[in-house]
Parts: sequence; C-alpha cells; structure tokens
Amino acid sequence: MLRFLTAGESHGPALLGILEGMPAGVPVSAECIDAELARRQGGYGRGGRMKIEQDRVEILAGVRHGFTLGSPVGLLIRNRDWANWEAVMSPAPPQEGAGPGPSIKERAVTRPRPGHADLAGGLKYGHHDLRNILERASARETAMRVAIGAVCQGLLAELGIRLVSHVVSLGGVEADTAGLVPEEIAGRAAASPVYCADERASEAMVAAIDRARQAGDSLGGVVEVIAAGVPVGLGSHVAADRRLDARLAQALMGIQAIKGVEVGLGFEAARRPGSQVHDEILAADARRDLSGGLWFRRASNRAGGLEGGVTNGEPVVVRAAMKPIATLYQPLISVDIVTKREERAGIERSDTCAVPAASVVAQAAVAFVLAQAVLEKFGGDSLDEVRRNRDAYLAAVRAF
Ligand code: EPS
Repeated sequence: MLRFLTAGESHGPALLGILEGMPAGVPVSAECIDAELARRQGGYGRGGRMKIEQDRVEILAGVRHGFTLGSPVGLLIRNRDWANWEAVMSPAPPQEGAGPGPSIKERAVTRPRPGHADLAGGLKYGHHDLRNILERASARETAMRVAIGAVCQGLLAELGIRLVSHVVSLGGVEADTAGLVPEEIAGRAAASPVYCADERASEAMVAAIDRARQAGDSLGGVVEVIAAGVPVGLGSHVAADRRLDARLAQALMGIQAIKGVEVGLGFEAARRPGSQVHDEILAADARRDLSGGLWFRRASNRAGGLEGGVTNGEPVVVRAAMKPIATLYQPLISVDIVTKREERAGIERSDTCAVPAASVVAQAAVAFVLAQAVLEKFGGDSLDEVRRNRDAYLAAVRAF
C-alpha cells in the first residue's frame, strides 16, 4: 500500500515528507520535483511570502543514483522564512528577546479568521495562541504534497499515464476549454499567469484578482485535473472505500480550502436526463483505433473516466472547488478569544488568490491516488515487475 505522511509548520524550519511503498527503479530527480514546486509557487495572486521562498527539495532517503530503491522516500523542503521566525517558532522553551524577528507576543493570534481552522482548532486542542493552529492548517504544507505527487508522477509517466491541471473558473470568471485536448490545455495553461487555458478568461481572471486585492478581499475558483492513459480497471465497485472516485474525492477534499469535488459532468449530471449523461459504448474501428488496441471505445467521456468507482479506460477528469482564502485585508467580524468582545478578525500576511497553485496541488493529489491504485492492481516490488503485471493484464483485456 502506497502511503505518505507530511510534517511541518508554515514558519517552522522545514517541511518533511515520507512516501512509503514506491517500487524500486522509478526515476526520481530533485529537478523534476523542483519544477512542480516552482509551478505551485507561481500563479498570479500570491502574496509576499512567495518572494521569500524558493522551494527546493532535498532527497534524503530511498533514492540512489536517480532511481528509487524500494525503501521509504524521505523528502525535505526548508522554509527560508524560518530565519525571520526562529524565536517565535522555536521548538525550545521561549526566551523573549532572543533571536531575530518579532516577539512571540506580537505574533500571537487571538482574533480567529472566519473560514479558517483558527477557532475550532484552538478550542479542540486547547491552544490560546491560535498560531498553534494556523501554522499547520496553512497551505504551506501543500508544498510537500506536491513533492510527493511529483514522485508519484514519475511512476505514472513510466506507465504511460500523463496528468494535466488547469484553472477552469476564478472569481466567477469561467474558462471555455471545449474541444481542447489535454496537451493543448497544458500548453495554454503554462502560458497563462493564472494557469487557465482560455486566454480571454485568463485576462479577466487577472483583472478580478487585481480588483479583489485593491478591495482587501480574496477569490476562490475551480481547478480541473485530467489524467490520460489510465488503464481500464483501477479501483473497484465492490466496497465503498475501494471506489476510486470516492478516493479521489477524499484526496482532493483533503487539500486546504477545497469545498467541493466533481467527477466528469459532476453536479451537471443531476440536471440532465440519462440519455445526455451516459457515454455510449461503441465497437472500436479497426482502422482508426483510438482506444489503445481495445475492441471498444466510448462516444463521449461525461463520466470522467469512472463508472462504478472503476476506471473505464477514458481519461480521468476531476474538478475541485476552492473557497476564497480566509485572511481578508478588510477583515470580517470575529470575537477576540481573550476579551470575548467582537473585533475585526486578525490579519496574517496572505495571498489574494491561490487557485492557480491549487491546480498544481490537485494534480499532485490525483497523482498519489492513481499511483496507489496502479500499485494495488499491478503490484510489484520493482517497476519492471509492475510493468510485467500491467502488460499481462492488458493482454487479457484485449483478448477478452
Ligand atoms: C498561508 C499564508 C501565507 C501563504 C502561505 C499560506 O503565508 P504567510 O503567512 O507566511 O505569508 O503564502 O502559503 C505558503 C507559504 C505556500 O508555500 O504556499 C496560509 O495561511 O495558509
């Protein structure tokens, strides 16, 4: 079973990650991981923190000479901002006045932000400085999830599975990407400051972010992940916790600020009659076989590649809705946990919009779940063994 754990506070020394269950022989390089980290750091709408951080992974375990060993992969991303927070975030008992940066008291958070984990987390854990909650609730942690997802994408790429992500809606501006194939979406999104494949929508999204920043407000949006080359038969209909759509939803909902997930048509499917929802099954044309040697193909992919919790051979298409970031520079009303009086919520330095970054995080989340599902189906302690198992299975599907 492929599994991972992360640790790390937003302004602590570093983020840690352990990915266990990767087979041996999967190519891994710091450069590939760093490319994804850079993508996550980018995107229009970020705040001051991203000028401080230049995320770089350090591979500490499980990789030798560019390939996984089969042992746990250990990853580290240092927080450059730690230098400014050493005294406030020190693991050692507090020493006021020691070290650079602001004092612990100056950095204490007592006015919880509506929409953030601050209040519920403080009550639950008994913390009277809500910084003890926000430091871990922060989406800074997603840097490590992106690093772990990048390792998973290394495995998936070896098996011909390619992932693309993009922003389909931001601040109420909707992108039109109808008719674009994943490669086109990836190319156009890479050229957009908000990772949106529709140039006109992209400009309107940038303008919306500028307006929100000026108003001290924040914006959410919807991101989409497409996985092409996914073999038929990942996941299972036999038990709720083995349904791949359910597992993808869990992984996407597990990303900070995500409030909704759709698979394929998603909520739109509930509005249409069945004849306009389900994807007809056609015999593959021997001359124009677009279905990878299979004897069937689909007329459409409104199911988003998943039926009954099982991949059906079509691209997996999922979307995640991100709420606007909870920190508002024009804060909402809150209650100070010390005075118990109504006050404006506290302001922590923040981003106006992190939806483009969320697209990269969502891609990483999907990569992890697909890598897990691939390893469950095809097993194997080495990449070669996984490939042999996959090839034997696909030969059986073709000969079915
Ligand atoms: C975040 C607040 C901001 C973001 C941060 C997430 O950080 P800071 O409080 O240091 O300005 O920049 O995101 C990251 C650091 C990151 O790497 O994505 C929050 O409160 O969630």
